[in-house]
Amino acid sequence: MRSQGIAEDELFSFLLSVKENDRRYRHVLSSMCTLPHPVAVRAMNLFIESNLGDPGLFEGTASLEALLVERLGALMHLPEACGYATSGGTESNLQALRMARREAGVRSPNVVVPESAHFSFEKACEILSLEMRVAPSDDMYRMDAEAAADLTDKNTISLVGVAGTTEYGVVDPIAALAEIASDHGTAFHVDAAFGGLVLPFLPESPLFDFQLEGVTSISIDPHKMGMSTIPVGCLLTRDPSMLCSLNVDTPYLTVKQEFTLAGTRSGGAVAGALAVIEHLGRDGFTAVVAECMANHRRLISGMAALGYPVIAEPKVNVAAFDCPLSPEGWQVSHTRHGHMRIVCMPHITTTIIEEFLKDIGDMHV
Ligand code: 0PR
Repeated sequence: MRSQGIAEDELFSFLLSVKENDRRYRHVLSSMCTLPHPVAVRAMNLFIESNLGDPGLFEGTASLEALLVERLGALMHLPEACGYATSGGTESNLQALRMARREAGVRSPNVVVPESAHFSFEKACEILSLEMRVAPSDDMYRMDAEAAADLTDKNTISLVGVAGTTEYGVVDPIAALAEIASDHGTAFHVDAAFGGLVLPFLPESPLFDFQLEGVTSISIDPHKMGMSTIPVGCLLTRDPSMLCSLNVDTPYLTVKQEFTLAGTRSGGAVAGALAVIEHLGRDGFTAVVAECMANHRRLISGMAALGYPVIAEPKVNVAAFDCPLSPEGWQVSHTRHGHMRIVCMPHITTTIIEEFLKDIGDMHV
């Protein structure tokens, strides 16, 4: 640390110069985050000092968290769902498996996850000492439900399905998996970290939420398609008992028990997430998703016309292509199978997609 601090002007010119090294979102086609909605920034600033780790001190913010859980629960067709605001999908997925393990109480626990599962499950299984059984994908990059059933046994504490996969944007056969989980009396966690704020706003969507009886918990992230400030995810559970199974005593806080993973938690980010949901409402989200999907479809048809067909028919605004090109100035990513992967987030406009297609077309000839 410096012995004497630097003046604010000097400090901020330093910070601004460093920020120049950050990518602007404009040409970033690989991210599942986006520019936060202005109301999220304003709400976050308003609650910037709030710490949900000690909710008795911030009862106002705590009521916003409860409202966020209620809104997202209702979106997932269970307004009375329990839950809390996490730091994102990784924490939600870890906590979901932790709950399932506590509830099941078996000696050598395993979880059955799809091959396409986000790498957060690998971290969770390592931390929780769970055997991770990986079910292969079908030819559409979705979890093979039959294979999942074969891997499930009396030591399976949870099945996992993904609604909107990170790499191909597809939805696992959630209804079939929910039945398998019910038949085995095991938990079933749906990772809708990305798809949870896309699928409900599409004209047609497969069932993936609490409407399916076997679904016991869901991850859904406002800091992805919820256009919220980072960090805020949400873990929802069907039964209060699942969440409460995580309780530890917190004797010197304003509340005497907590089920969260983090202690100190950003109240500002929670206020930001709720602000976007209240401000846009269902109509606003439907419009945002419709625009992202229109750009996504234009991208798919444009790439097909250039000879690069989409790999799997996606349900959400993530698409992967058999395209070996690496266009300069564009940030794209590649799946584990080497396919070019593009996410049409709200910061990706129609003009940007047309520019991208033109650049690909120019490289192609
Ligand atoms: N579940 C799914 C289905 C996800 O896609 C992700 C993240 C997670 C869980 C984990 O969420 P957190 O990162 O909030 O813990 N998917 C993206 C990924 O890892 C996240 C991302 C976001 C990556 C922005 C890059 C980026 O620029 O690919």
